[in-house]
Amino acid sequence: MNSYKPPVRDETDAHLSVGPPKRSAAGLPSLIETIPLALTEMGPERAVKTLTAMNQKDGFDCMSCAWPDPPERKMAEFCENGAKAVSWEADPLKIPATFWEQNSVSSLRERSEYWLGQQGRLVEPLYKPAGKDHYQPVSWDNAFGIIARELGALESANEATFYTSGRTSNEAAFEYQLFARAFGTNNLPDCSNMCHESTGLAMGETIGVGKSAVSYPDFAKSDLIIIMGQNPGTCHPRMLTALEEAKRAGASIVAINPLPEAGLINFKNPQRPRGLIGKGTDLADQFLQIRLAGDMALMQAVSKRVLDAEAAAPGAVLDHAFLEEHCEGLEELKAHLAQLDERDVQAATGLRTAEIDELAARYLKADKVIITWAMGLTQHKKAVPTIKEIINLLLLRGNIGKPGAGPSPIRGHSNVQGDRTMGIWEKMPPAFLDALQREFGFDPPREPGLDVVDSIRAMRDGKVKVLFALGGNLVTAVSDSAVAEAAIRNTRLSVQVSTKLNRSHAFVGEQAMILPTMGRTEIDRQDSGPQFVTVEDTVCAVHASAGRLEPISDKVLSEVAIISRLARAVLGDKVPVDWAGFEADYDTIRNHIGHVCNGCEDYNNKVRQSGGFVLPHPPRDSRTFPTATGKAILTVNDLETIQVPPGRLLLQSMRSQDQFNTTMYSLNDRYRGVKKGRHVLFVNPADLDELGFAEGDFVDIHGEAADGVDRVLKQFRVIGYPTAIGCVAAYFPEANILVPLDSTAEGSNTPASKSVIVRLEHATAPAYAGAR
Ligand SMILES: Nc1nc2c(c(=O)[nH]1)N[C@H]1C(S)=C(S)[C@@H](COP(=O)(O)OP(=O)(O)OC[C@H]3O[C@@H](n4cnc5c(=O)[nH]c(N)nc54)[C@H](O)[C@@H]3O)O[C@H]1N2
Ligand SMILES: Nc1nc2c(c(=O)[nH]1)N[C@H]1C(S)=C(S)[C@@H](COP(=O)(O)OP(=O)(O)OC[C@H]3O[C@@H](n4cnc5c(=O)[nH]c(N)nc54)[C@H](O)[C@@H]3O)O[C@H]1N2
Ligand code: SF4
Ligand SMILES: [Mo]
Repeated sequence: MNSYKPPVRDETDAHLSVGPPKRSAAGLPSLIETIPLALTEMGPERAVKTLTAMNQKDGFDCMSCAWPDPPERKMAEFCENGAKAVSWEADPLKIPATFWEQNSVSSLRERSEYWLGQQGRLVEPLYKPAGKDHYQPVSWDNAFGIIARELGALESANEATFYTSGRTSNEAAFEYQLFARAFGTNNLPDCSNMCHESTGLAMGETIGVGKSAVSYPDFAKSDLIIIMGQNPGTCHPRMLTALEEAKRAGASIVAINPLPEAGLINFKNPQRPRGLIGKGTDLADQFLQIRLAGDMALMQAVSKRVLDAEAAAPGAVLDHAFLEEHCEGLEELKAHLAQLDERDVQAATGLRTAEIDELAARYLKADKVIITWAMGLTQHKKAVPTIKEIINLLLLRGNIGKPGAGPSPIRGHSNVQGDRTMGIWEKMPPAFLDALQREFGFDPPREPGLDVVDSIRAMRDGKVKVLFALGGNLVTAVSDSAVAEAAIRNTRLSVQVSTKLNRSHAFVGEQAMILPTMGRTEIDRQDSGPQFVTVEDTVCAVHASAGRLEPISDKVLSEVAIISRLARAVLGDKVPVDWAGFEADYDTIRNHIGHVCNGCEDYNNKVRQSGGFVLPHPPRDSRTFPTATGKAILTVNDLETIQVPPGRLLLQSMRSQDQFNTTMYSLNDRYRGVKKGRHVLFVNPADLDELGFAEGDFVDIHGEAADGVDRVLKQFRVIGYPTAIGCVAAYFPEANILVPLDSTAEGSNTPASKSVIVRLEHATAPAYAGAR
C-alpha cells in the first residue's frame, strides 16, 4: 500500500451538508456572495478601488480565468469568481514576522490549503537553510546570492527547472524564459503542461495554430455552440453572458458533459434586472450526458453521420470548395469512419443512437458552428486524438476561418496563453530560438527541455537539483501527490515566487526560499514611474493591466524586478542583456517582445491602444494553415475506449465553485449543493445500489493503476448525484493522490486526471463525522 499521508482535513468538514444541485447559475445568490465577501476580506476602500477597476480598459485584468472582456464594458465587469480572486489577493492581512518562529516547515505540511491561504500575504523574503525546519527572514541581496551560488554549483544548466503558473504577466514571462535560456536550459515547465497541452498539440498538428480560432464577437454570430468537457458556470462565469447573447441572436447550444452542470442548463444574468429575480435563460437546447472519455467516439459518430448525409445527397453537405482548397486527408477519413461500429460508440459514450442523430442533425442544419472545450477533454489518455476529431468535424463543413465558427479551447489561468506566446515552453520552435539569438546575440540551447511530469521524474531521480517556480503550487497541482512531494524534497534548493502561502512552501528542497511578489491589483512603481503589464486572453486579445492599490509592503518586489535581479546575480555579464533597464522601464522589455514574439510587432504602441489588440491567427483570419504541409489536416484516429472492469468506476477530478485550482476561497460548491466540505464522492444512485452502498456512506477510494500501486483516498462521503452511469467525480486537488505520475495523455504528457479506474470499499466514519 502507498504510505501516503494525506493533509489534515479542515475541521469544517465536520459540518458538511449536502442539498440538491442547482439548475441555474449566477443570479441574485451570486451577487449576495460577492459584495459582503469583498467588504469583509478587503475593507470598503480597497473593495471599491479594486472592483471598479477590474476588467476596465484603464484598470487591471481579472487574475482568475482567461475569459475575454467584451468590446463594450459595463460598470461592473466581473463575476463572483473574479471578485473572490481579487478579495483573496488584495487581502490586507500580512503574515507577521513571528509566524515563522511559531510554525515550522514540517508543521505547515499538516495544514490544509484553505488554512495556508487564510494566513495573509507574504511580505518579506524567507530562507530555510539546510538542516533547519524553519524559514527565517533574509535580505533580497542574500536571497539572490544563495540562488546564484546553488545554480552556479550545478554541473549542467539542465539540472535546474523553471516552472511558471499562468498568472504571470507577458513582461515577466518573456524576461523569465530569456533568463532560463541565457542560463542554458529549456527546462521551462508550466501549468499548461497539466492543462491545455493536449489542445496545443492537436490543433498545432491539424490546423497549425494551437489557440482559439474565434474572437469574442463570433459567439453572437454563431448558429450552434457545442460546449464539451467544460463547466463555464463555475470556471468561466462570464462566458454565460456571451452564450446568453448568442442565444438571443438565435444560436442553439449543446452541452456534452457527464454532469448536468448548473450554468449550462440555465443562467440568470446578474447584470440584467430580470436575471436577478426572473426565471433566467435556458441555455442548452440539448444535453448529452456522456460517459467520461467518450467524446472521441461521439465526434467520430457525428462525422460519420455527416459523411453518410453527403453520400445520400452528394455535393450538398460537405464544404467541397473549402476541403479542396485548404484540406487534405478526406478520403482516408471517409474510409476510416466507414468502419466505425455503432456498438463501440454506444459503449464508449453511454448515449442513445437517437441522441447522437439529433446532435448530427443540429450540426448539419447550422451554417456556423463553434465548439468549445476545456479540461473534460484534455486530461484523458486519448485527449490529443479526441481534439483532432473535433477539428475533423469542423473542417468537414468549413467551420473555421469564417464569422461565427471555429474551434475554441477555453483556457484556464488568466495569462496562461500569453506566457506561451512569450516563450514559456520547454520546446519552443527553432524560429523563436533563432529570433532570440538575433535579438540578444547569444545562442540559446536547442534541445527540448523538461515538462512538468518529466521535471517531477527528474527531481525524483536526482537529475534536477534546483526547482524555481514563478507562481503556482506545483506540489499540489501535479498528479501522484506522494511521488511529487518526495521528488521536490529530493532537491537541493526549491524557490517559490508567491503572493500567499501554499503547500509548495511546505514540501521543499534541502534549502528553500520564498520570494514575495506583488499581485495584479497593486501599483507597480519603478525608476521610470508606474508600470503596466500586458496579458493575452483565451481569444488571443492582448491588453494592458495596471493595479490600483498601494503594494502590501515595501519589501515585496514585482515579478519583473525579481527576475531582473536574479538574472544579474546569476549571469553577471554572461549575456549582453540590460536586466537593470528591464526593471526600470517595462517598455524596454516590450520593445524586445515586439522583435521576438510572433504577431507582436510594434507591441508598445499596440498595447497602448484602448482595449489592446488581437494577435494574428492565420486559420481564423485567412484560412491559411501553417502546418507541415500548408493545409489543414483531417486525421485518422483509432478509437480506443477505456475498459472499466465489473464492479469498478471511472473517476474524474474537477473544480468546485469556491476554489481556484489549489486556492480555496471556502469549502462550498453551491451549484452542486455541497457546503463546508470537500472530501466527497459524487456517484450515480443506480451505481450505489448495484455496488451495495448508500448515500451518506463513507468509503475508501482505491485507484486501480496499471503499476499495481494501491493509492487510496480515505473516508470520503458518498453523495448520490445525477452523474453518468459508471462515472464518479471527486474534487481536484484532493484526488491527485489517485493519479499515477505515468498516467498521462499520449503525446502531450498531461496527467490523465479525469479517467482513473477506482474501486470503492466501505470505510468507518471519520472522527469528525460524529458531529453530523
Ligand atoms: N471557479 C474556478 N474557475 C476556474 C478554475 C478553478 O479552479 N475554479 N480554474 C481555471 C483553470 S486553470 C482551468 S484549466 C479552467 C478549467 O475549467 P473546466 O475544464 O470547466 O473545469 P473542471 O472542473 O476541470 O471541469 C471539467 C468539466 O468537464 C466535465 N468532464 C470531465 N470529464 C469529461 C469527459 O470525459 N467528457 C466530457 N464531455 N466532459 C467531461 C466535468 O463534468 C466538468 O463539467 O477553469 C479556470 N477557472
Ligand atoms: N487532478 C487534477 N489535477 C489538476 C487539474 C485537474 O483538473 N485535476 N488541473 C490542472 C490545471 S488545468 C492547472 S492550470 C494546474 C494549476 O497549477 P498551478 O498553476 O501551479 O496552481 P494554482 O493553484 O493556480 O497556483 C496558486 C498559487 O499561485 C500563487 N500566486 C497567486 N497569484 C500570484 C501572482 O500574481 N504571482 C505569483 N508569482 N504567484 C501568485 C499563490 O501563492 C497561489 O497559492 O493544476 C492541474 N492539476
Ligand atoms: S469570467 Fe473569469 S476573467 Fe471574467 S471576471 Fe469572471 S473569473 Fe474573472
Ligand atoms: Mo488550467
